[in-house]
Amino acid sequence: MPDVIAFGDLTSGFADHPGPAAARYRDLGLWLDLPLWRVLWDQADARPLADAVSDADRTLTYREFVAAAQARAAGFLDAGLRPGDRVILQNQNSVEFAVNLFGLLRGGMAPVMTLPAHRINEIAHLAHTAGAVGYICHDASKDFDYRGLARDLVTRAPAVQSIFVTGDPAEFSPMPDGDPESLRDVPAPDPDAPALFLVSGGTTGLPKLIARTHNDYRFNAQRSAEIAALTSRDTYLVALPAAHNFPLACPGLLGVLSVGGHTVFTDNPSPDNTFDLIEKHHVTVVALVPALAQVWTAATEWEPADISSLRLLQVGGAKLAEPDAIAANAVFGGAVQQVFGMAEGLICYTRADDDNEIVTRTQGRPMSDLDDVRIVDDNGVDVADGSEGELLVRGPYTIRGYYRADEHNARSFTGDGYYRSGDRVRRLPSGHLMVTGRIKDTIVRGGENVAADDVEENLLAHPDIRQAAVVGLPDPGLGEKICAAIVTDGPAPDLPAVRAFLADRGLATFKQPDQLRVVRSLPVTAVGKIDKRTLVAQLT
Ligand code: OOB
Repeated sequence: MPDVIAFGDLTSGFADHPGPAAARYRDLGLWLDLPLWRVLWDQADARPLADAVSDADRTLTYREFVAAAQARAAGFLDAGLRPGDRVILQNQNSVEFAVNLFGLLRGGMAPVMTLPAHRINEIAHLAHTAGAVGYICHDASKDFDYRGLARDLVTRAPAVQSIFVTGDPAEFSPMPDGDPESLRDVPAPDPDAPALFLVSGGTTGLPKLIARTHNDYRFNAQRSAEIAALTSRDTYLVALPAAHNFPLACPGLLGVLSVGGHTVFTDNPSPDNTFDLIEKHHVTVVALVPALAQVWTAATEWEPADISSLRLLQVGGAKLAEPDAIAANAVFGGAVQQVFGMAEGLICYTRADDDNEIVTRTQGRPMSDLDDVRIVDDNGVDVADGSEGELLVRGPYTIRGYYRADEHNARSFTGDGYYRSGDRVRRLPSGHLMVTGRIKDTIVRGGENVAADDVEENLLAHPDIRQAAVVGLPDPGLGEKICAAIVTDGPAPDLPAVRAFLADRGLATFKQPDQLRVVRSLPVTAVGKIDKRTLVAQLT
């Protein structure tokens, strides 16, 4: 981590698109050269009285939303924030989140989009790397007091001077609101500069900062909205953490705003809460991670609410097992869309006119014709269609480098600007991708390489196994042994029964689990993906 950062300079350490590529995206009309906040303002002129954002406490129309964001922007500036400043945003899913996000954008500040589950290690690291001067949070959630985190943060990242809290601010500042007149002096941002920062989703090491520009992120949201066929009549439920790329811009909040639709926030993604919200607000679109999709599918059996308004159930963030995709698509009337995306850029979707098999077996195809995807072997040589390899990508909304992370960038990007995703994929002749695993998610057992996902997929075919994660644990004889952690419905099979089942399915002997752990739940990341690093720590 660099010790000295030009705190005032938003673009230092930012890797932009090379001129010819940028010119092409602009000429083709993909990049609009507008500040990102215009995505809201443009619609507010067209439909001032339509509902824009709701949570359990309040609803703002488009006009009210703009007014609240303007007042908030002015308040931030009055309180000393300056255009170009980086500010850590860590709110619960709420209208307040949306007002703060657009308040920061309108004031020219660049929010760092952290999730409620992030804790001081991650927040301090992100604040330090971003050179952040501000931190925004709610006072507390059910199980965590963010003011305590703020106290740690000021000692660990002393440049963070401005702390604003919704609710009881204790020694910090309440959320500021000011006179929008003062916004007249805010300079228009460079549309090719970072508008906001996403946080990388990996489960290894500390998160990295992903600078998304006004141009690339608006394209991300609008192209996603087009594919989802969103209109002003759609209502989108934010059930995943709102600051994550998926519910934020795929198409998420920003995509829904771009067409004048309505966004409803909730902090509780469980079906007993969300199904009622779907009925109440006539929700048409929602994004889930696979574990939640599984729970929602099961809940349709007993939850009484009318959820027939739901026309698009997006599932992504981790591999949706084929049996789960089939089950979900059946109970939700063909509403499933698989989404394979990354904060770094590339988003793949299955489409409404894809046949069932494509929707249940693939993770979709890139959203833009300008996405430049390569699938390469260990030597970086392109593989034939149908063969597995690592996915590399470059394009109009994929970053050319992490923010202020030269060392990572040397590893994670090729010389000609492709992002090395670390994802192992296979491409069908139709262009659809099947994600088969992570390049590095391999167990080396007695000298043999075993891909964890191969074993997991076979375990998930067992009728009583609901979730499975396979990890390598240290072993004196083998180097690594294969441990399968499973969550079951009803009585759990024992190791010999599991091995017999896998043998019946033709799984090679050396890929058989050496150890079986039946657990009540698997540890998950901030957005709800299985967290293998924590699992290994729990199992050793
Ligand atoms: C989304 O973004 P991130 O940045 O939290 O995580 C990206 C990684 C991918 O590189 C891949 O390893 C995994 O998550 N992933 C999937 C997947 N979707 C994401 N693996 C298998 N199947 C899928 N459908 O997770 C994200 C961002 C925008 C939209 C959707 C997901």
